[in-house]
Amino acid sequence: MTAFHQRVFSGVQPTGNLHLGNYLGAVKRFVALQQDYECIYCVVDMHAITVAQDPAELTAAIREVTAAFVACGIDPKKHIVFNQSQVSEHAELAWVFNCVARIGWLNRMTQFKEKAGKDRENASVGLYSYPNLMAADILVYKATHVPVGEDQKQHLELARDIAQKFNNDYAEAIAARGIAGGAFFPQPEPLIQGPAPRVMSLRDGTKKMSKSDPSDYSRLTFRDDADAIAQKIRKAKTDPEPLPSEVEGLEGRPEAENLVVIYSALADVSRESVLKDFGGAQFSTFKNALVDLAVARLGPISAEMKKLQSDHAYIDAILADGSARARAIAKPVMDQVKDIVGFIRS
Ligand code: AQP
Repeated sequence: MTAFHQRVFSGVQPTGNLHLGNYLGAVKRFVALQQDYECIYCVVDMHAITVAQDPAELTAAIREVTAAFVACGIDPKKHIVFNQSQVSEHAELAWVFNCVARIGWLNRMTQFKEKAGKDRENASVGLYSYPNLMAADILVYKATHVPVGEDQKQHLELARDIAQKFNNDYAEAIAARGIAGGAFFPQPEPLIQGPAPRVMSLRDGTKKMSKSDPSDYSRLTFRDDADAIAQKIRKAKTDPEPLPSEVEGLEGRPEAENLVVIYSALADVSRESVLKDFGGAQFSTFKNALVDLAVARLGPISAEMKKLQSDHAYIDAILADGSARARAIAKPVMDQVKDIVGFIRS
């Protein structure tokens, strides 16, 4: 089998402000992975337009997510930070994958069903074929590892199926190019573990924290100041029992579990250790400690983000430089794909 260069790819949509789920489930892990991998982090603006976007707000959100990446600790010089639409190979490979993936595969995607809702006929074609573009995002860099929250697991599995089918469908053409085992594309590994792969809404512990929840009280975001963070945590739904001393005691208590998960991920300690300190405590005591911790962790990132985001020239230069470096990897892969498929290129 071909040995693939170990490379991380992941993306975040510029669709409104980043929340604690995006941070703990994705961006915080992006930062940690920089130690051991070559990383490519993308602001996926083409994914964003699968639902209606105000153009001026989209531009601002692309800069905001880029600023968040840097403020959280991603190094755009050592690694690559860019926006998807500046590297046209993503769209080119997505088209090839539209012709590799099967309609039956996409019909099983739960995120499309949730986002399209009852008005499926009126959803964009882009929203439906979103997972094919996501597969192209990853595979145009032959990325081997993809850190994402749990909600993206099904899309990652589809990316693996697409890689496999492309390798099989074009096995002869791939072998003719001297690539062993028909393995032109790797099988990208999802990295979903981590302390908080699924952060839940502060208003309902059975629903994931999301940008599109109509209640602003359901999520903590990087736009929240200390007062807003305190208010949202104090209003967070809980149950009447004190916190348990053992992790098993969180079973069947989704809101309690969610707050403990958030605390443990922000403090970089285990859930056991949180319950060792707070087992038996009332939620009012625990929430006060969580407010202090959240303000201490998120406050400096928000402040840095605001500063960076207002410097358009700085952010746009990061994206231009990252896009050029991303294209240098993507273009030769896409050229090979064109040869394998049988296109003529000059
Ligand atoms: N609640 C969450 N817990 C853990 N991880 C999460 N992610 C999103 N929500 C949670 C992860 O964040 C990364 C970027 O997400 P995205 O912006 O690309 O897309 P999304 O999943 O559509 O974000 P939202 O907030 O959930 O948006 P809506 O409301 O539109 O559905 C991904 O790695 C994702 O897994």
